[in-house]
Amino acid sequence: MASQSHLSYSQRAQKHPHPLVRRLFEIAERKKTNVVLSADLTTTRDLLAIADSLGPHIAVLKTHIDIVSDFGPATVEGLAQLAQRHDFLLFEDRKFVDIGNTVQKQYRGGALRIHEWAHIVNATILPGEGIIQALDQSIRDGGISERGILILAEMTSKGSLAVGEYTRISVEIARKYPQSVLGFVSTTELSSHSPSATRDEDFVVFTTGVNMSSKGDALGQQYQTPTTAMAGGSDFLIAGRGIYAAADPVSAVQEYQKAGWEAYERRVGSASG
Ligand code: 5BU
Repeated sequence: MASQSHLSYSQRAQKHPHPLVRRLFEIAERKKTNVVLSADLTTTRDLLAIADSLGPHIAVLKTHIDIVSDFGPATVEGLAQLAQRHDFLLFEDRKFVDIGNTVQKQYRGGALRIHEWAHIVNATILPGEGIIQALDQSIRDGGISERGILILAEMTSKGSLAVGEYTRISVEIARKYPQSVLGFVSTTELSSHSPSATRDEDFVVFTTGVNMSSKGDALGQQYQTPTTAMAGGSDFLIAGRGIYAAADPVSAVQEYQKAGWEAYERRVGSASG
């Protein structure tokens, strides 16, 4: 098995060639959390307030920065300060999907200047390999070592076409860009099933659609629990409404943190025991 998911985050941090993945695993271990908050709030004030109150319990804060109605320098500066204070990374769920030349401009420039503040971004391989090549080039030329890409290998919504051959090729392309591709957004661990998996490769698996109290929504979202996601080889659990829309978001994030961490310990413990 090529997957490293039987190893602890600190064991993986020690061996991993990418500085951002090392930092991510170290944060998870230090804070005992594999929760990624999907902070889909629509004003700077609400976004920063939730990032501040839940920050101590999360490893990564995921944003959709284009839904923030009053986006500006205060949004980005506030997020960067809170990421520093509470020791978490920033992941912009931008889902790039265009030709390489356009994507470079969307990543580095424009009003959002994503490359300046987001440690992690994601992209789909729908346009072909050029999109990843373009982002990889921007990262390598960008002069900031702690930047990386997650390839959108699967989606959680009903009827998703990100399956089969698309998912398989996502893994193949990921292997060609070790300096910038950190892993995948997917519902389960993918790379170890592939015939060309190498023994030491270690892709990080981020799983969206995690919710402890609902099975889905009216618009096609489909959920799994922290326990099933971790058992399927996920490394980081992305939860949005299950946490920020709960009556008490601080208690909710603590519940997800506990469930995610216990499931992780069971996985690592059962592999070594
Ligand atoms: P929710 O409130 O936990 O359902 O939010 C899920 C978040 O993850 C939301 O920001 C989506 O845009 C994002 N998402 C997803 O739900 N499913 C996917 O396959 C991908 C992203 Br990729």
